Amino acid sequence: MKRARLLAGALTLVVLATGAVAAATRQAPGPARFVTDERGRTLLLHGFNTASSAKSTSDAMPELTEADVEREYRDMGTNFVRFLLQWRAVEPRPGVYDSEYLDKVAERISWYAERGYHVLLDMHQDLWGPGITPTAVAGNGAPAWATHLDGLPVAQDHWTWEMYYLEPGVIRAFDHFWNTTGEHPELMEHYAGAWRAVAERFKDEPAVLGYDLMNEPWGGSVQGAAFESGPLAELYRRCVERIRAVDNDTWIFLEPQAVGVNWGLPSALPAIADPREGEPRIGLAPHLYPLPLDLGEGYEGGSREWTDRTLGWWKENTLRAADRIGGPIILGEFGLDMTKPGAEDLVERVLDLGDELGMGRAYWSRDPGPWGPYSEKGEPGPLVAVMNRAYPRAIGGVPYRIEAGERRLTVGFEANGSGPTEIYLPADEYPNGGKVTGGTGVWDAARRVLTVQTPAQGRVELVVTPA
Ligand code: IDC
Repeated sequence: MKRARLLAGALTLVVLATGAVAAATRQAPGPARFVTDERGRTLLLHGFNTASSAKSTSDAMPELTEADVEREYRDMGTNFVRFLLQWRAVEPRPGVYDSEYLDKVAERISWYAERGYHVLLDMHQDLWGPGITPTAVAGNGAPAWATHLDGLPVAQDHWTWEMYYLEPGVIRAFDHFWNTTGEHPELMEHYAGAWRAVAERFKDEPAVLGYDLMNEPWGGSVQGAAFESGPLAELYRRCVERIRAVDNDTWIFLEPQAVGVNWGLPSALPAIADPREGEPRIGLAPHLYPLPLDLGEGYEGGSREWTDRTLGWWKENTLRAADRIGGPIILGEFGLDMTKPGAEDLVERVLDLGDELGMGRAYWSRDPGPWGPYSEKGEPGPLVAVMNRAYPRAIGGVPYRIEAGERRLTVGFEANGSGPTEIYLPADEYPNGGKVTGGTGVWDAARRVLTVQTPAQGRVELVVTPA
């Protein structure tokens, strides 16, 4: 049975904008803006990263079938996927974009689109690219032609993958990319050009909600504020410019530097101007990996205490950074080995934080195994029950309170006439669907979605309990 969930802070909100962007001013911490659908409803994004397997398959596709997407919806009612792309696959040769690869991505996106999902395309990299070692034992993302190690060593005896980041050859590859060396000004241009090619392909696909410009940026020999406000901001400016040349509407998400910020430290990422017509659509997509858990501990004892403190720091610092950037927040990655003690509690805490902040979230990852929802044999693990929870998929206004309790979901918002509120209800807590106060609900048993009509203006507070 699920535990009662944390209370959401009661926030005072004032609706500032109408149209495509839900905005709010606040007294207590909370995001200033939210991601919205084409009708202007606030979206609460809930889903997975799909998938780590895409890093190393020959065609850079995740090991995923349409039946897997169907099963994910049946089991957990998700509405969101952070879908991994690889620069090496987008631009296999300098300036040459692989349309066959993009077609395969489009096919997978259609599986999600048919089931009402929203897709964030994530240009993934870890450790620069597969070219950092002669036999590609580590690293994914960048193409071989963009990999310049200058003969510097990359040792291969690490007990955890993250340690490769400290290898001299890997640092040099990044220093060339950021043009810290002054020798490769073309590399960032190529990267931005690859994004333009992706945007050109997907700008008219309504299921594609956003572009996550770079997974876990690493500054090489330039770190912290100097990196984030220097070369990283420069890369983001160029990507935004190239994307907006072809795509006015899709959201663009920026990641802070990962090291430190994933553990709760502040980010120095500056605001990036959005040249689009209308309200800016640039948001923040940080990751959350409390250090003890990142190092493989469970959520118990001293590790739990440290992790709880991390959640507090992370929330404060993320809200500050999102304020500066002036956009909504999507938690692009969080996750852990679900066989560790307390793992279910931790996931529930992070999902509660997502509800509290109206923050989208993508668990790492959808791959089978101890971290994922299913075992290698396809059996459901403990994560399935934790992820299968009640949440408002879309809200007809600007939320001030989302709170999933035991057999009781509260959704409070300032209505803006953007459309009905859609609420997913899991079978274990709501076997016959839900009844609602504060609006008129229609239950779709096949999708397990309660669609609630509410007044078009004023404060609405919906309380859903089992029918
Ligand atoms: C991990 C995969 C692991 C792989 C490693 C390196 O789970 O199998 O060997 O990447 O590619 C991140 C990264 C994400 C990591 C994830 C978990 O963005 O790619 O996946 N993680 O370690 N940052 C912090 C954690």
